[in-house]
Amino acid sequence: MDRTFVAIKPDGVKRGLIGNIIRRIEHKGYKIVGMKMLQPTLEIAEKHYAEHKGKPFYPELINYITSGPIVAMVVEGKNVIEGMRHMMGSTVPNDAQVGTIRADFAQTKECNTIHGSDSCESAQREIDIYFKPEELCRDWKSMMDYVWESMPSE
Ligand code: D4T
Repeated sequence: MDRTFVAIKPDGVKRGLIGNIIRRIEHKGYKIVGMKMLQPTLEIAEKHYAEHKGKPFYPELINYITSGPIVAMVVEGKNVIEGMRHMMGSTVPNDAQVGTIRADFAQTKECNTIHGSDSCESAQREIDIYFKPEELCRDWKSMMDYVWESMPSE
């Protein structure tokens, strides 16, 4: 099963959107195998957004992501990286499709409510920043695991 790293950003937590966003992830059938609330330290934020270092928006991005707690998650599912990006919508909320998390909940690209990894490599890198292997709960079956088991194999 594919895996991604998802974070409800500080604006999402402060606005009371945790439940709504987690509901969307669960209703999609994805399996949450890791979850924690934390306020990113400067060190964590700089690791997470290393690829953006030097860009004009970097200082504001670091200030924002360290400004309050986030809810960090590891999410599993079929093609989950692409699927979560699709559910999140474009980086700029006004370009995002109606019905996506960013279109429905966010107003600016600086405060766009949710993060999701954009590739397998980023997913593994980001999971390793936020979670120790023993913090992940992989050894249980979600409803969706039973559904997949009952399907004819492709
Ligand atoms: P993240 O990484 O948060 O899921 O966002 P995206 O993958 O959709 O977008 P990104 O990596 O290009 O940008 C990372 C982060 O920086 C903020 N940002 C981005 C910003 O404040 N100003 C900008 O001009 C851009 C491009 C938003 C997300």
